[in-house]
Amino acid sequence: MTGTGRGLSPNGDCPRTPSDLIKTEAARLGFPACGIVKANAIGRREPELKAWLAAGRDGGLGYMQAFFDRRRRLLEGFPTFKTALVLAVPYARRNPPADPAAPVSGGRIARYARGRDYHPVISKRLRRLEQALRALFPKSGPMRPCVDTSPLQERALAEAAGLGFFGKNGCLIDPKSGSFFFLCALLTDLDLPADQPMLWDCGGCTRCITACPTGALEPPYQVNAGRCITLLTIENRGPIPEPLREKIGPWLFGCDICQEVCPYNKGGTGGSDPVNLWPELRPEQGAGERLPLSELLRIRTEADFLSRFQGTPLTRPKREGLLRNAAVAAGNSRNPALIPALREAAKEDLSPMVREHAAWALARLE
Ligand code: B12
Ligand code: SF4
Ligand code: SF4
Repeated sequence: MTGTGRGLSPNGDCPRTPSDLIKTEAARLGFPACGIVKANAIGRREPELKAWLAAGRDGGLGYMQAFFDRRRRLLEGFPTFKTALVLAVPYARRNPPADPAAPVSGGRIARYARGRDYHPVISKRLRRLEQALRALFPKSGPMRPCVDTSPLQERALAEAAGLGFFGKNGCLIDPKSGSFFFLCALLTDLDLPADQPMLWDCGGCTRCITACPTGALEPPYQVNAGRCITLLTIENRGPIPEPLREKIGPWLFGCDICQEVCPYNKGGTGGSDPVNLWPELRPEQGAGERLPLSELLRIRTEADFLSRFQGTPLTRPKREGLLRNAAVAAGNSRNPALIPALREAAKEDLSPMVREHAAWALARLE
């Protein structure tokens, strides 16, 4: 251990362990769950990842195909890495009861993407945690914050750290609070005792497998990314395969179906669910829950697109991808009021991909 500290409990008597101090600090900075794993846990579930890649379930995600090379470079660049702190950040409350007054039109946005882009938001807080740890353990060496884009299997690490269990929908689930949380990690050279994985599973439930509209959860636990609406609407840079368009329904950006049906995400209400969302991740700080499709279909310039969505996850598929998705959601809407905007997009949009998807949608509505 390069540097650990000792402190006193709030009542000043028994000494607290370094792990207790770290978890208290993490909670103070807004991370309600923090687990600790040793560096060797980084290979946990590696056989499953290899099998997933070998079966072509990555849907052509370039960064996943380069995963092992990227991870080797990460570890070579951090030879003193001993421990990962794995942290959870809630991004939505559990499903509130259906609100009869809620708008039913528009393209749906997955919960994780309704507020500001979580990458810089979480990175900033992880840097604050890093500073706090440096104050507690002045002799500690390098630390590395990781949010999503690092070559780490964050779910497998979080499973090892006891933050939850793998659901058949592929998500990490905390039996107490559900699965609507992000994961992130802080790699350190502090030598801390590891937490234990939790013993829990889905039992006989198969709701998510039945509910997935594209059949992406066959076999369970291994999302077939090429069929997942999240990949099709966000990472995909090309046209959406025609047989899958109808199955996307109203989803404009991402998909939450396999989490919405999960019993672990049910039961909370706006008032009683204790989730304390970070202000930046609240829907009113970003694109919100739904967007009007006719307005989206009329965005013709990058400048207009960025003026609306800069700083939110919706910039990921770029203007062309978001309008492609808007056309598909419009085609699935059975709403003839969208025909004029679709006609304009099919005729005027500069992107051949947008024009083609708008023509497909028109053929369904007219
Ligand atoms: C690539 C990726 C995707 C891809 C592929 C999804 C996938 N399941 O792999 C796409 C674009 C489709 C995607 C979608 C989503 N993603 Co994503 N994604 C990632 C990313 C970048 C890598 C995941 C990865 O390594 N995939 C490869 C597979 C093989 O690994 P895995 O998901 O860990 O799966 C494990 C299980 O399959 C397990 N396993 C296999 N067989 C068996 C059998 C049994 C019995 C058991 C118990 C386990 C098991 O071993 C695998 C290896 O670890 C991570 C961030 C990161 N760096 O980890 C975020 C991440 C996994 N995504 C996240 C989110 C929020 C989502 C979405 C919910 C977004 C949305 N609403 O639209 C959806 C959920 C789709 C779903 N049902 O999983 C969160 C998950 C948080 C959580 N609570 O689980 C992460 C961790 C991002 C973050 N920083 O918070 N994502
Ligand atoms: S996110 Fe949607 S498409 Fe992807 S596995 Fe879950 S239900 Fe299926
Ligand atoms: S819906 Fe059922 S099977 Fe699917 S993840 Fe939730 S508990 Fe597991």
